[in-house]
Amino acid sequence: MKNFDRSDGKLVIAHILFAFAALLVGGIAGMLQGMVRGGTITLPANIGYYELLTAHGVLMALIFTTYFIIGFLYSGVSHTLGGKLLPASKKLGWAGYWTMSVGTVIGVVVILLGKATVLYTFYAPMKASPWFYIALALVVIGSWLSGFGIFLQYRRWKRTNPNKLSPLFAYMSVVTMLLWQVATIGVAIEVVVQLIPWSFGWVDTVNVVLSRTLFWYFGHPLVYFWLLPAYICWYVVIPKIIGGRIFSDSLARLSFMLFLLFSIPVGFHHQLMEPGISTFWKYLQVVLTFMVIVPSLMTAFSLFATFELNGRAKGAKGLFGWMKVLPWKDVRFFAPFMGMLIFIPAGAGGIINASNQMNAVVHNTLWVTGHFHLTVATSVALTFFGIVYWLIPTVTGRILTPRINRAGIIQTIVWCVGMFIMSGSMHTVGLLGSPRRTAYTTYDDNPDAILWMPYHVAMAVGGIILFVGVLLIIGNVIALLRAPKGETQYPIGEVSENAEATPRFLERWGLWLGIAVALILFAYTIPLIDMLRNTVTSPGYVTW
Ligand code: HAS
Repeated sequence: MKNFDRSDGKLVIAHILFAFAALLVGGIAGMLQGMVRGGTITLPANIGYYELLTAHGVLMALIFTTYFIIGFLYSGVSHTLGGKLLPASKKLGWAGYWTMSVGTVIGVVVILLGKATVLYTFYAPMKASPWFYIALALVVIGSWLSGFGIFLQYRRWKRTNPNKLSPLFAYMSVVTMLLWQVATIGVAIEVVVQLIPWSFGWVDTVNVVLSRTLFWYFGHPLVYFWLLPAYICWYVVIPKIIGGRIFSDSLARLSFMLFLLFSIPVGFHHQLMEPGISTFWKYLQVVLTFMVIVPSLMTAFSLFATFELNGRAKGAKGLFGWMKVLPWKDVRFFAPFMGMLIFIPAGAGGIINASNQMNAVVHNTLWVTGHFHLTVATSVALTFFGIVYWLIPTVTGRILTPRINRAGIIQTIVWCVGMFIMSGSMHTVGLLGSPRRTAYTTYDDNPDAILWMPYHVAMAVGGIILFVGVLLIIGNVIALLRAPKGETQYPIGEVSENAEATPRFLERWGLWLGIAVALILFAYTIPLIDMLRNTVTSPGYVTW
């Protein structure tokens, strides 16, 4: 396959650089809020803790991820589906980029003006400026345009290659964007139908349970929208980097399809402690939550198989001999591998959260904050960091130098140490009852709250180390942009010669989308009707 067509590089780089700019600003907010919470600093009177928390959540969880993912998927789709973006796909990509960017700038300005301190989940009845919701709508619309560009490229490729199986990277990109399009319908309805009219004052009240349900209809698949691009790297790119092969193409495709089916009808597991939803529907969605664990277990199995087969082919012996032949000194492997390793305890934490009784112990505590810092901020973020070390050189026509590679290994270690301290403290103090989403307080020197303080200080220390990690990755991105010119291959793994042929039905989109929609209707129709009938409405509150 010929290497990356660099005329598409600008679109990819524009997304990646925007993502890292968001990471930098979000990282500053994150470090400051950690220090406030640990009691180490006091903010100037005109900056609020919750304002920083909102900026941090929006920039890290929504902006860094979405831009990075779209840039990464566009690169892979361009490379594997014809070697060049169609003019229409590229136009849609740029239109999406600018729409999202206008939305992001408006959103960040409104947050910094203190008019949208509603955190990244923007729970009603907290009421932000209408411009905040308009900004969110623009980000979603922009991401849809980019998604259409990816679908268009895929459709054209299928038409010109009617009997061929699509490349695995492209297939996975289509599933990821499909999941995103179906999931964002929920948040789009919430924002456009409920929050914008309410925040403009056109209606007096908002249906609170309904708005939160629509948010979590989107909010849970959102986490798989973050995870699946990391899985693309683990399934497709890592085998190439370690000099091995993809264990099974069909297993990889099936696991992605299972995400499409089971990642959406599960939002109630974020609302298990909320009134207004019957226990039966919560129970049903918990069962489906346990189904969505299956494709991750399949992924773990597949990765172990890839590593093991690679080790055996290189003469490794014994149960863990395969570990010795892995390229530990190559940051393109090391950073994503640390992400995989950490995903084992991170995923176990998710299974704890999903268990109804245990959710009662951890819900709304810092445990949950610890959980998502391990999942998205470590497993996913480290994988994204690992990707830039080959993606930027590939699309800009440069090479990864040994010096940048070394700096990347150091950055990965710094990130892991910072996260171990911060997320470890969050998990522990969460179990001791410390709530999430609060600024510094000792609750009138309550003995329980005093007990939490050393952990809060440790969180601040971890946060400062992580901020050093942010500076290091930004430095590495800049170094990559200035690296010596040269050719870097786009690393796409080949499937093991012993793998079974991939069944064609895995590419019957109508079938899979139909099952996904049926499951969504099954899990949500009756609860939504209940919510519309037994309306619990509230006026808006500005609590900050
Ligand atoms: Fe979660 C809350 C349940 C995965 C993110 N989650 C959150 C929130 C976020 C988030 C952001 O049921 C907070 C939202 C908020 O602000 O309120 N989560 C789960 C479950 C999973 C899960 C069951 N979460 C994720 C991922 C995220 C993420 C992934 C981001 C990317 N989560 C919950 C629940 C809540 C929740 C409840 C609500 C809590 C509450 O009460 O508020 C599962 O998908 C996890 C399955 C994962 C595995 C691990 C597989 C391991 C692999 C690695 C293999 C390693 C190798 C290397 C091969 C089963 C694939 C080995 C090498 C060696 C040397 C050994």
